[in-house]
Amino acid sequence: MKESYPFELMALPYEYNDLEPYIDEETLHYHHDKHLKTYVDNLNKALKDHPRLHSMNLPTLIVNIDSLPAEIQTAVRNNGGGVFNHNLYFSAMRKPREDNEPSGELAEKIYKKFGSYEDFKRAVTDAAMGQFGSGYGWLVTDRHGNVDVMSTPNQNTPIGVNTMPLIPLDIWEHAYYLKYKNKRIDYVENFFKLINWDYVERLYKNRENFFK
Ligand code: MN3
Repeated sequence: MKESYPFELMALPYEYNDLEPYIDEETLHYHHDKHLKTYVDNLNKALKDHPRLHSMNLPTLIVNIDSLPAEIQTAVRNNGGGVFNHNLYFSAMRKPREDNEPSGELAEKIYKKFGSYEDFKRAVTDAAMGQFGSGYGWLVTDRHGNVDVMSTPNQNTPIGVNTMPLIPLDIWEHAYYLKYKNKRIDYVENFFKLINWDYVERLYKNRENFFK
């Protein structure tokens, strides 16, 4: 997939019904085919007349947002964030597993930070539930591999000079409302069964590529 302008709609790495029963096929169609597509189109529209930015990848655009032309900063924050966050969200899920925990170095860092996997889940859940309105709960790492949990509003993304997003928990209503209605907490609890820890551990292990 192209990593710079013009950005493309990512292909899902699974079938639309593979996340059932926790994320239903209809929600996934809307979320990927409509919502993400709109972010991709609007990001390309914002960058179209700025050829100087056409070679930049998404993390570079986002981390340098304050030095972009003023008239496109909001569009890049919302739509660039929207593309980055959703590409990671869809990539970091797989068919549900009831017993779904990380392993290796990432698991050790999670236990060191939070105490146990259950404590980690509670920290992410609290971050997601405490975010008023639309946004995300996150697992992030720094370049040394120290993990943390945070939340962001809207399509803001926690990319920073020493912060790499690992897992976005999308808590916009479009992510769950068709199936869960107002029961955000049920969606959040079920999300943990969908985390593709193999994918997330690979990202974590290769973090130097992100920070270079
Ligand atoms: Mn979303």
